[in-house]
Amino acid sequence: LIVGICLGIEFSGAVPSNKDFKTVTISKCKEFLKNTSSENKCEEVWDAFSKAYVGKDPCEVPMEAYDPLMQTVREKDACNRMLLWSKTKLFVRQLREAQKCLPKLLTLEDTLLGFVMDGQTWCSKKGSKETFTKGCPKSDKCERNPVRSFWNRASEAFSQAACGEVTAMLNGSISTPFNNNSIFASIEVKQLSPPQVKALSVILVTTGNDKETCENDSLRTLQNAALDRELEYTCKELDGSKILDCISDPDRPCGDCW
Ligand code: N1C
Repeated sequence: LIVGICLGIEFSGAVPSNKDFKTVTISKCKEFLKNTSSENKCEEVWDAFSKAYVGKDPCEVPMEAYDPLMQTVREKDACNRMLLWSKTKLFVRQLREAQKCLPKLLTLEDTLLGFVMDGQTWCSKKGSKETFTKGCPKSDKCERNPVRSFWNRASEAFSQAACGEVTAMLNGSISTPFNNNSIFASIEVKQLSPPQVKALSVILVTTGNDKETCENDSLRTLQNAALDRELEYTCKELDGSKILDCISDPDRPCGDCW
């Protein structure tokens, strides 16, 4: 592995991108599974993952292409500790990095597939054996691209494992915190239902001067969707900048910050 990484760095540029991408993906997988009984599963995960899109038109990869991949990894159910988000990725990451106040909350990036694929881009071409990491179509060009379909499928599986109370961090500094085109709205919310899931608790995070409230039209839509699904619904506004200042202060206990 060490030799592989060194080669990858030394010849990057000369090495086809599929080798680099495969090396990075498998080493992140091994890092995640280190010291567990599944440590040797990463080749199997890679095979199932790459079969979903290699050789296919990068606009013709449906989310179902990742079904076999989802079979290779079983996620544990996350009761009362699942954290979903939409347009608040940076804030959620900062919270997780602070390692304070959030120890109990689990995001998709805390699972094997979310951890490994976060920040990566990949696609192939019809008839090709290669993976490309540049020039891949974005969602505005085609919805059924390998990256979007992966996140759709992984998010579906993740939210299917939800139970009890689910927390969602939405962005209160944009006019539509609950947007129909988001994965949160189009996939995740639709997986949440009783008896497994009881409540949806929204945290509306604002940063800067633009501040929507829980009365926002799109949040009313979300509230109605939750109530139609017979979920309890709560919404609370949170000043994101204050929280980040507070949790980065070592002298202040977590309880002071929320
Ligand atoms: O479309 P979104 O947000 O509503 O998706 C977020 C939602 C979260 O609750 C996660 O569980 O869906 C899951 N998720 C990821 O964990 C994730 N990590 C990285 C969805 N997308 C994820 N990404 C990338 O961000 C991916 O490229 C996807 O298209 C964006 C979506 O982010 P968003 O629009 O802020």
